[in-house]
Amino acid sequence: MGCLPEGFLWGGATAANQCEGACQEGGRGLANVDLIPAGPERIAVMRGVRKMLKWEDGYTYPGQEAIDMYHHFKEDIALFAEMGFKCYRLSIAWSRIYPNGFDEEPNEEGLRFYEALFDECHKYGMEPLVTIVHFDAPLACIKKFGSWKSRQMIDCYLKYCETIFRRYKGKVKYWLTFNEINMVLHLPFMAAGILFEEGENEEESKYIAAHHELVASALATKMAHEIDPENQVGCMLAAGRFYPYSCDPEDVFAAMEKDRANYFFIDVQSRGKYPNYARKMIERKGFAIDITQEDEKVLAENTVDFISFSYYSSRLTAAHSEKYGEASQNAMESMRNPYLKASEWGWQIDPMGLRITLNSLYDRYQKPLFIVENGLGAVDKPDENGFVDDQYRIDYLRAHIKAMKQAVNEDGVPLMGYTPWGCIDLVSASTGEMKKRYGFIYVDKDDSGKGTLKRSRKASFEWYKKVIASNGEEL
Ligand code: BGP
Repeated sequence: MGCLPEGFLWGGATAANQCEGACQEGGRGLANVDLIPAGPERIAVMRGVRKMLKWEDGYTYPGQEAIDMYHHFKEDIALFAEMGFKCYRLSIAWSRIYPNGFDEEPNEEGLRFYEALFDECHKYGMEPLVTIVHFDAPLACIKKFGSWKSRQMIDCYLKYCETIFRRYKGKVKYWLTFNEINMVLHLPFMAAGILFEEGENEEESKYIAAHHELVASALATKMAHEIDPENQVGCMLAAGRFYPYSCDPEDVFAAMEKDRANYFFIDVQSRGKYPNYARKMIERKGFAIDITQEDEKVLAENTVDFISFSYYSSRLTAAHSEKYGEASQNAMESMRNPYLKASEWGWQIDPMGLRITLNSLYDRYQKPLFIVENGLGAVDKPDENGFVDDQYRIDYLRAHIKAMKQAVNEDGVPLMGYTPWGCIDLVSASTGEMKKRYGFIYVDKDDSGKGTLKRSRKASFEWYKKVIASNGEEL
């Protein structure tokens, strides 16, 4: 099947709020992501319709402790190194660096924490890939000016970027400006700290916030290149093609439109301008988005160097879905695809969809791609010795790596690396559960918060180690 390129960045991915814990230690301020409870109200909070700007009695907040990587990072990075990781994707918690988002000075303790973490990566020859914002928005910015609904957020973000670009110059060269930037349309509070007032035009507000993020992303790209020409900056999309339910042209058109709602962000970040279909939509709906000439210039002159994305599943849609019966999954609605099996959480498993997604993205943008999330969320049951034999996870990853190799070797897609999600078990973003696990490393903690936090190697740990050692030949 051919080989993957030399220097291919094998690794794994995490996000600060889902693994670090210690959310009030080291001078860290609170953020939206700390205030999303586990349980039935989680989804309403993530959507911004149930306001929860403080910890309320009777709820549990899984991000408070998570897997306490804040105190375990040396041990965890040593385990990643044992698997042979070439790259570790992590995010910086914005409010560890600027506790309120608009503070005069950065928080030195927060800066030192990530410095130690990056040094630990380099000790093992592991390249950090840093997500600047993985959903987090400082709480004080939400309260003061409504987070990304306001242009003021761009200045706060750029101040934070400048601090980390300067401080970590030479230690970090791969940056992602926003995790799953299209998620602002689906889970606006979780993804961007957006709340809605009664009667507010929610869709308009989301596109206003999106515009501010897009301008911030372009300005950060510019700044990263100026501070260190070695820096490479990527955008990040929650990907997965929409398939039409049937060959009815109306279904095909519906699928194209759903894809465009996601591509919109990458069209701007990679091609440097609002695509015509988006301009028309904004005009038709009468959205008052302040797109200045200066914004247009900034967007045009500062496109990303590479395109990264998460892929868990393809999606399915129809013009008249009621004909077929709707099934929803994840934050994006999808119908049930009769050709696919699904995970325990209903996420449909489609390795070929990864090959299709890789090809679609490369056809559209012709920039190097990076798969920065992929994996199977599953319930793991340790045996009496605490060992997890997760063949189901190995099967999922093997099939996806095969599809990825086909895209590279048979279709010619340039791919920089592969960092499967939750390489160590961590808190699920969509459900807040611990039992939805992705890791090669098991963490002893359950949904009620009990457990020793002990780390242990699953069967997939040894398997992935061989995959990396053989550069993807031995699957
Ligand atoms: C993506 C997010 C991650 C991660 C992943 C898996 O949307 O970027 O933060 O959590 O999905 O989703 P979940 O944790 O809901 O299973």
